[in-house]
Amino acid sequence: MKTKITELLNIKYPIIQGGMAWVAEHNLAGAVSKAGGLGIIAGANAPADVIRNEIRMAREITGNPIGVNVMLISPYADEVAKVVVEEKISVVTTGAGSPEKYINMWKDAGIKIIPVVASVALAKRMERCGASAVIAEGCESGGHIGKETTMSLVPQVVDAVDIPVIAAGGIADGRGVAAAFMLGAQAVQMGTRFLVADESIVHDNYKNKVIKAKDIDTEVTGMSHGHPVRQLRNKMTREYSKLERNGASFDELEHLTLGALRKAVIDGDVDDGTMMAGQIAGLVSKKQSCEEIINEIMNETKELLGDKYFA
Ligand code: TUI
Repeated sequence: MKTKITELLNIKYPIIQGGMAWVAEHNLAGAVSKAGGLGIIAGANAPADVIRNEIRMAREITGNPIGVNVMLISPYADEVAKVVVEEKISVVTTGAGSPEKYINMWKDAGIKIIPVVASVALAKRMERCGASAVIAEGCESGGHIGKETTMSLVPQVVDAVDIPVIAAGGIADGRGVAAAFMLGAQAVQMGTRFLVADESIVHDNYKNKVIKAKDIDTEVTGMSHGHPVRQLRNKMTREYSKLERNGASFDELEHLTLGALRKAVIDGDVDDGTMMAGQIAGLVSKKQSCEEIINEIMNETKELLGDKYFA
């Protein structure tokens, strides 16, 4: 399937893997890129040398392009921004802010910059600054989210900018991909479906919770201090939401979440850990390899869209 994004990024399929903190490391990113999508290594809150090492290990899995996500509220964002230049990464996505201060450095290095945006205003600003494309991410997504839904955000961003748009949030099968194309997107980004991939290092306890999740099983915490995060509901989110309703301070709430993502991903603590996942978790029902996931989704998409998209 050829789209502006497959051409821009030199990839076989218009499927990009989300830059999920703690989850999107070299095994997952390498497997997605090897299968013809774009694998992304999450910069998350990790120091630069960890990311450098992850990039090098992913490149041992495949020679296909691999991207890095720079999480802009990380204390290490400045140093990770330099590592992607030193390691000659060809595409960078960014999240949780505006990457303006890095754009000149990345453009000089020939890096394609694809910021995640949650509004038309930021999409337009990113186009003016020289972004190659934008990812329009709806609040159906897992993790840190904006306020608009994918269905309404994507076509509005498509109309507002001339660069290609990638849809994210609530997409996990060929129907979602086909719908995204109907809204004018040129590719999709998916996180939740890849969380449970065979190559994903996520603890089985967490994967099993995603597989068992129903449509209504995610919850957004952190609204009160401006950092809304979507995750599967559990003991931690119930305690958090109760404290939030009672007007707890940012520090009290942070105390509850500190290190909680690591607890879920690595230790498999599904009671006190943060199990970030999108609303589409209810549709994710089996563990498969990244290659199986991508092939299945592309076959479904082809069935729905017909041959004209598959030159
Ligand atoms: O970044 C994400 N998702 C994430 S980051 C993350 S790590 C984290 N954990 C706990 C608290 C905070 C972060 C987990 N999930 N997605 C991309 C994304 N970016 N979603 C929304 C945005 C966004 C929101 C507002 C981007 C820009 C923005 O405004 C920037 C501006 O300056 O106007």
